[in-house]
Amino acid sequence: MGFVTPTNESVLEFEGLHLYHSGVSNCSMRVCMTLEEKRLEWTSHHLNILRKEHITPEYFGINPNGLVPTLVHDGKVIIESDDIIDYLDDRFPDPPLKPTDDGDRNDMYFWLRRATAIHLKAVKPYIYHIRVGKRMAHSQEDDEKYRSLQKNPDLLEFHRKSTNEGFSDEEIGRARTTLNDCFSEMDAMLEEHDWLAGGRFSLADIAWVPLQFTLHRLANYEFGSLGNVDDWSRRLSARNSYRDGIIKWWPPGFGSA
Ligand SMILES: N[C@@H](CCC(=O)N[C@@H](CS)C(=O)NCC(=O)O)C(=O)O
Repeated sequence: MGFVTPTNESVLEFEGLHLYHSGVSNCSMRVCMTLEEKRLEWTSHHLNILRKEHITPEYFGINPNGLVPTLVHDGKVIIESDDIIDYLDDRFPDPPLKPTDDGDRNDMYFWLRRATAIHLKAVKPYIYHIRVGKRMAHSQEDDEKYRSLQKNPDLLEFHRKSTNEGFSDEEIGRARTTLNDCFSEMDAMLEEHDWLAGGRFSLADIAWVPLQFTLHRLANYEFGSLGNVDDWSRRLSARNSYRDGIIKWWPPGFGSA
């Protein structure tokens, strides 16, 4: 579980559920959807990551990676979206979002872990290369500030490439192949089932639909040839948690419709 001890101790006083999140962040969408599925009361601490509102000593004192989302529950700080949604399901089991059957539960964790594994090496480079990087103006001062706060070498490397050097054609090609492989495999699986893990909606669907949403909106990733993924995303878009967890926070007019 992604519990951390914050150096910004102000959050230790928080009562109830507080979420640091961003409307354009697919990782944040997972947590917002889970909170909405469970109809939980929560306090939003929205950070506009395109305006770098998360690059502050105060926020790095809560999440040492300086990334969203971060959940604070009664003063306990949890980072990493897959750990947060798993935690929420354990603490607030109604309605349950993990399958009871062992095999289906393993499938669910497989998709959760896979979403995490491809994030920094495929999802982020692909989206930043095609869309976000171009929108994020940055100065030498911004870079210095980031470098003074960020201690994680992988994230420093990502920042260097996404803001200055750019990604090579090989890196973007590899990212595209990883995404194509994941979604093709998902399409084949969805031939048999309506949902990713067993016969019921679960955290696996919550982990992946934000990827489908942001890749389509921000990077014009085409799902047209993946008919089962397309149908699955339509089923998800009919849920209230999609409306209140994703659409409600998405900046109007950002990305293609
Ligand atoms: N593995 C982390 C990844 C978090 C992450 O990369 N969040 C992105 C938004 S989806 C972010 O904070 N981006 C801002 C940045 O890289 O500075 C998780 O699943 O929570």
